[in-house]
Amino acid sequence: TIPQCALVIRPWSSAVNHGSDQLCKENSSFYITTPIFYVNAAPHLGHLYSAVIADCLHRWKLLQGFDSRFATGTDEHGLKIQQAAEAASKAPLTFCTEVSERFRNLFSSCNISFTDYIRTTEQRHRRAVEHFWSVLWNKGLIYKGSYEGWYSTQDESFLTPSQVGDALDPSGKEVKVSLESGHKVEWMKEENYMFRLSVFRPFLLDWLVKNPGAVQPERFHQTVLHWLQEDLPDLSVSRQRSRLQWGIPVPGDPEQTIYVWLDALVNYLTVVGYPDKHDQWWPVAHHVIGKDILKFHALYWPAFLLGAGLPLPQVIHVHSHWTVGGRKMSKSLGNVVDPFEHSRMFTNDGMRYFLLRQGVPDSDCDYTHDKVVKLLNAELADSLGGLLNRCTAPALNPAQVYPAFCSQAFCRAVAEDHHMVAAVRSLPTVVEKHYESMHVYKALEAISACVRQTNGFVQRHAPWKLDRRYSKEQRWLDTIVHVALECLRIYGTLLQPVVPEISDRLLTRLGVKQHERSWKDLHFLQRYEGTKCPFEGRMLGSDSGLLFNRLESQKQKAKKSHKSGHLK
Ligand code: ME8
Repeated sequence: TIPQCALVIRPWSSAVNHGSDQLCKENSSFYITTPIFYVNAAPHLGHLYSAVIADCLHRWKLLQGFDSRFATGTDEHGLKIQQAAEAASKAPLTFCTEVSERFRNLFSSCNISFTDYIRTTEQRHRRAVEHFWSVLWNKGLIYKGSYEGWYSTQDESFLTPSQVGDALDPSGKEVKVSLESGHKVEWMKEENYMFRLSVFRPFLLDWLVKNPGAVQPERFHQTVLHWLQEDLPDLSVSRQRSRLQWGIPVPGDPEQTIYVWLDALVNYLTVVGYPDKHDQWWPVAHHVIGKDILKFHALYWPAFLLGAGLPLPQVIHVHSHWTVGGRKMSKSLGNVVDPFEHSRMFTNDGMRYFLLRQGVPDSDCDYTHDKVVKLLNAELADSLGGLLNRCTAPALNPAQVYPAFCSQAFCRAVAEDHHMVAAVRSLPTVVEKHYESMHVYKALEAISACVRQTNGFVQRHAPWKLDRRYSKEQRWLDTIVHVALECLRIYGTLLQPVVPEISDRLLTRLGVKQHERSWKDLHFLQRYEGTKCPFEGRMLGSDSGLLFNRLESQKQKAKKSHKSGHLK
């Protein structure tokens, strides 16, 4: 029988945000999260990727004038962590603190501008989880039962028989594995607490149908709808204390420990002050997750929230995975990409640019050293860096000013130039659309195409060939440089969420002040429209060298070291 209260005290439909990704005009708050990462192993490139995506959206919202909060952190309870600490012969909390610090250091050193860093071993979190549990319990949504079935410790996940298959382990022994993750599963049978997940199936379906943007991209929305066609059994939400000590005890029953996923998901609420005042931030929550944890975020989490009478997240942004050599990164394959080492090799901004320019949310992407080098050299060093260099070089711009635009001189512009102006004028709207839907690669593609057009414009009119002694020529030269600098100002402003350091150098070189770098400053080429340009006539900023240094491919590196070997 369904408990009365399951048909939710607060009508669930009013708890759901309509129009999902459209923020209410009067609410300028924005809240974005990454998954909280397990501390059983060191951070890898995939973790950095999720953080970079969320950071990009957070910075974008700040640029647009939103009051944005951005949370990340570590998931520290559960059997997997308990076993990892045992294997390292360390006390669980000491072990967790060490690894959690590595994540925090990685994010800090890669310019991930999180405003909150949450650890599930914190007291504030324990209080939130205990409260959340009690709310579900008091509504009759949790009952004592027994669970018998498959469990994957690696995924900390319960599986139905149809989600399990046969495989051979490295020693050739037959084992049962999760069909989705490939991780080993074990049969378990124990008494524990169950959550009435089955009750929520129609509510979840309704939520997804009424909010087509709730899970993005669309293919993952479809995946969740497909899961909901099948049975949705009740979920075990505790483990016997004898098996799992490393976790939060069930309130009122110290013999049971709260299931690590229930514990972990509540982190998103803890950060914004739950169980105390949390209504400024909770209704505007956006989660960034990898496709591997979709079930937990798009089925369990909304069901828990509906049960607790809380609003659902506005959008769950799902991304696919990075593979190396076409395979999932794993310690045993030895193909794990160390994000510390690679960010040092390619610079923070280089790494960020590559991940966001090549990462496609819909499908997996393969990571190779030479792909990174090729892309960064072409787009950051040659195209963008080259354009800035050309237009600010003392040979072309001896006075080092933002030169004047002359409408008469601009009559010499040809059709392609007008196309470029139109493209740059509409660029902010195009970029906005793609940033907001987390298709950052499309935003960067559009910016990159405009940079190429601007380079074409400069190349076509070859300002270095103009003779300054004739004032008409001088005015045309100044106009060409003015237009190119205006383009660069727009690119630099729009690129801030992706490459904050490079954008800062670029805008500083153009003489653009800190308070002139936001959404409201994206008016392009105002002089062409007959209004005043605040930058015209201003001195350029100091030259801090190349925007991005060209990188060497592995082949070039090998050749060099071979040659130097010969010379010795
Ligand atoms: O699942 N490519 O933590 P986790 C891209 N603690 N992203 C990847 C990736 C890859 N190859 N590998 C991992 C957990 N990720 C839980 C989450 S949230 C309440 C609890 C990213 O350390 C991606 O975001 O296994 C994925 O979902 C997450 O790391 C899994 O991190």
